[in-house]
Amino acid sequence: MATQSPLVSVLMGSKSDWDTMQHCPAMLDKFDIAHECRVMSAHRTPDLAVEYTRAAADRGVQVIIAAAGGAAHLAGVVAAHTPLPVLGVPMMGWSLNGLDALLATVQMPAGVPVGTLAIGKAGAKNAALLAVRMLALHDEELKGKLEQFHADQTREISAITLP
Ligand code: RP5
Repeated sequence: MATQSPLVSVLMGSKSDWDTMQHCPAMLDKFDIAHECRVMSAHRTPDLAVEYTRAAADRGVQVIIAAAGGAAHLAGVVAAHTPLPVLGVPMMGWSLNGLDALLATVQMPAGVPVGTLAIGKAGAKNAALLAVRMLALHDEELKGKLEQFHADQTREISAITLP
């Protein structure tokens, strides 16, 4: 999606988050949503994170998804520097099964919202789907694709047979 300016930014604190977060852009691709994926960290590259975030709205970005593990401050820092909706995805990390990242992402002070998704792969997919739902509020074609997605999902799950 290099030719179109991104509607959704998918940020992650480390390249090590990609194995999980790749499911997020894969889901956005199903809906032909222009997006870009970047690694930046609230701790290791704080200036980059703030500069990128401050410029995002003027570049046409409409939703920012931010994933991080451990002391997961990326989504919160991003939300503090943009009026755009920010969706946080806690990563499983190297200990505590992602509970540390979940709490760090979800426990934002009143006034700076981060919509926090589930830990790991489910959160990565659902962050994309929630971004699609937001964009579909003002896009009838996208709304139709979303309805089709849910109809397909329902049909596929209903068709499962077990031995
Ligand atoms: C966080 O620290 C990243 O988002 C990642 O989940 C975690 C570990 O990063 P690495 O040490 O693997 O680069 O900031």
